[in-house]
Parts: sequence; structure tokens; C-alpha cells
Amino acid sequence: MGLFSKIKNMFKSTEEEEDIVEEQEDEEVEEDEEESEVDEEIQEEIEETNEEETEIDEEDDSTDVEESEVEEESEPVVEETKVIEDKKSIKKAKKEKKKEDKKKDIKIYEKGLSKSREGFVSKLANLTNKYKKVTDEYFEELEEILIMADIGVNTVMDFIDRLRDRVRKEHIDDPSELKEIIVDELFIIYVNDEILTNKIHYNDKDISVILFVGVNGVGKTTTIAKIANKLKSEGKKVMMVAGDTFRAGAIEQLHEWADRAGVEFFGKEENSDPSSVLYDGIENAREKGCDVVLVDTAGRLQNKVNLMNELEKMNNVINKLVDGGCSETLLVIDAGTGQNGINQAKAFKEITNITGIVLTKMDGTAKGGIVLAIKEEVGIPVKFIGLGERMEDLVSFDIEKYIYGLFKDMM
Ligand SMILES: Nc1nc2c(ncn2[C@@H]2O[C@H](COP(=O)(O)OP(=O)(O)OP(=O)(O)O)[C@@H](O)[C@H]2O)c(=O)[nH]1
Ligand SMILES: [Mg+2]
Repeated sequence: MGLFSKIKNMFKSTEEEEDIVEEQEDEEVEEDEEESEVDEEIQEEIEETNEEETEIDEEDDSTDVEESEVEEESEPVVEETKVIEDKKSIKKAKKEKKKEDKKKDIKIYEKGLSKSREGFVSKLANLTNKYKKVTDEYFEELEEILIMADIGVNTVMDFIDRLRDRVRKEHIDDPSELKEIIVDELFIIYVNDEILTNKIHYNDKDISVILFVGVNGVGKTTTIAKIANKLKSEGKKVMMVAGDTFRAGAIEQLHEWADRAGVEFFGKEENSDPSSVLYDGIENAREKGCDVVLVDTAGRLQNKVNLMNELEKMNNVINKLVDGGCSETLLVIDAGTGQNGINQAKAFKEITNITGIVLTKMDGTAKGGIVLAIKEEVGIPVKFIGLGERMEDLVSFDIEKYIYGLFKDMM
């Protein structure tokens, strides 16, 4: 079975009732297994404690003092059993929440990628219907569709070469046979033997500071709000720091988002030195017991040297105040800007250490291929994608959900 079929099967349950029932049954079995695991744990712990008791019993020379000690020893068994039972219910609740979140995420992917699906994926489907045989014209048209989808010329060239190779070796001449192979190969481009790190790195020793950079209007501030909202729902205490002191109204805008998300805010007046805002912001966050500090910046690229100096200064502040330094520097890119966005990523990569990319406005573009282009041409992992303007419309990037959201109608 091809990769895509596997992915499709994984997500089928969100659209078919029957599968939901099956899934539930599977999960019940899983839960039973888990329960028996926990039961075994309980059993082991009880046995251990009993063993300790007999040891004490054996040592017992019938002095009153020691006897009362033995009695005291037996109490923790009850307590421990209770702790384990609590753990069990917490585990169960966590699992339920994960399941819910996964379903919500898939829905957001499906909805947010509908433009891309209708655009480039429907073109792919039409191509298959148009050609009876895999010919040179077929490849040329396929190449054009992929380039139009912002996949990036070099990536497309490599991709077409690989596809031609497979067609030759596997003696394929029916375009419909190629559909699944195309999706598989696109997936392979992304995965490419690397371990995908879509996870956000949090500082486990100290407060986590995350910087957001990117050119004007790409969605930095909105993304900060969305991430704050996400972190808050995970139980983290968050502060937003208004490091964009350059654009008029930027500080107030961030403040409003902080209020809406119900998180802490720190800012100074317009035109303050961003590094001094950051310095005081981190100290303030520490005083308030925050876990994560999200820093908005004015990432204008018009003057590369200035921006580089400013970001370096900000990093020096973070290094001075925070054990382990900056947790992440996320570059925000507007997916609708295509090659321009890729060029921004390349430019920012030269200026500072970008650890991840947030691709916004994926819902507004019919060119879902940019994710693959970023991977190929920039080599920085996409950590989040924005699929709408609402607070909930930001999801951790997951290649499997992405491929599913993109191609679900094609097969
Ligand atoms: N459809 C859609 N719109 C988005 C998304 N993310 C951001 N936007 C919109 O993009 C616009 C700009 O967003 P901001 O967050 O202000 O962008 P910014 O990078 O902070 O802009 P400056 O502070 O001016 O540099 C707003 O109208 C947002 O609602 C998204 O994922 N989907
Ligand atoms: Mg902004």
C-alpha cells in the first residue's frame, strides 16, 4: 500500500460514521490493554510493599515499638493505590483530550486547505482524466501545474525526474496509476529521511522566550495571539512583549490581543528601544511567574544591517537574562506570497538563527505547494500553519494531516 493510502486510512474515521464505531471499538481494546497495564503496575507495587512488610515481619523481635512501625508501613498501600487510580483517570482524560484535539485539527486542515484543494489538486485530477496514456505532454503539463502551485522549480524538476524513472521502471502507462505515486513522491520530498521537528522547543531550565520575526503584514501579531491562546489552553502562563515599537499602533494592537486571549502583556511607549522593552518584559514575566514569553518584533527587511544588529542585541539580552537563551526564533511568512516568501526566508536565515517557520494565510491561497518549497529551498522546518483569521485557526504543522487535507478528494 502506498503512503497516501495509509494516511487516508488513518484519517477516514473523521468522515465515515462506520469507522468511528470501529475506531471506538479499537480504542476500547486499547484502553483495556492500558487498564491491565495499570493493574499490573498496581499489583507490582502492592507486591513490593507486601514484600517489604514480610521483611519487617521477619526482623520483628516482638517489641511493641517495632510492631507499631509495621502497622504504619501498611497504610501507604492504600494511599499508593489511590494515587495510581488518580493517575489512571488523568491519563484517560488526557487521552480523550488528545483525541478531540486531533479531530479538531483535521477539520481545520480540511477547511483551511480547501482553496488549494480546489486549485492545484483539482488540476491534477483533471490531468489524469485528460490523458489516456502517460506521455511527454502529460509530464509537461504536470510540471506546469506543480510550478503554479509554488512548489519551486528545482523541486519540481527533481520530482519529475524521479517520476519518469518510476514510470519507466514500473512500466506504468495509465495516468490514474500515477495519482497515488505523485502524492507519495511529494510526501517523500518533504520527509526526505529527516526527523521532522515540528515541536516547539521549550526551555526546561528557565523561562521560555520565543521571538517572532517577519516582514510587514505577514501575520506576526495574529500568530502570537493564536499561539498564546494555544499555550494558555495547555495550562501555560504566557506573556506577550511588545517589541515592535516602530509601527504606529502596533503596541496597542498587541495589548488588545493579549486581553482577548487572557494573557499577560508588557509594553512601553512607541519608539522605545526594543531591547530595553525585552529586558524589562522578561523581568516582569519572571515576577509574574510566566512560563513563556512571546515577543513581537518590527521585522522590516528594508535595512538588513539594522535589523541584524537589532536582533543580535535582543538575543544578547535574552542570553544575559535567561539560562539557555532564546527557545525559538520563528519566522512568519505569508503563504500567498510564493517565491517572495521563500526569498524572505533565505534573507532572514542569513541575518539570524531562525529555528522554525510559521506559514500564515494558507486558507487564502490555492498554492499549497509552498510547504514543500520551503523544505527544499530553505531547509527550516515549518512548525505552524495559519488556516484562517480566528484565534483557533493555527495548527502545529503535521505533514500527514497536510497531505490528507490537500489530497483527500483526489482518490
Ligand atoms: N486568512 C487569514 N488571515 C490571516 C492569517 N494570519 C493573519 N491574517 C491576517 O493578516 C493581517 C495582518 O496580520 P498581522 O498579525 O497584523 O500581521 P503583522 O505581521 O503583525 O503586521 P505588521 O505588524 O504590520 O508588520 C490581519 O488582517 C490578519 O487577520 C491567516 O492564517 N489566515
Ligand atoms: Mg504586528
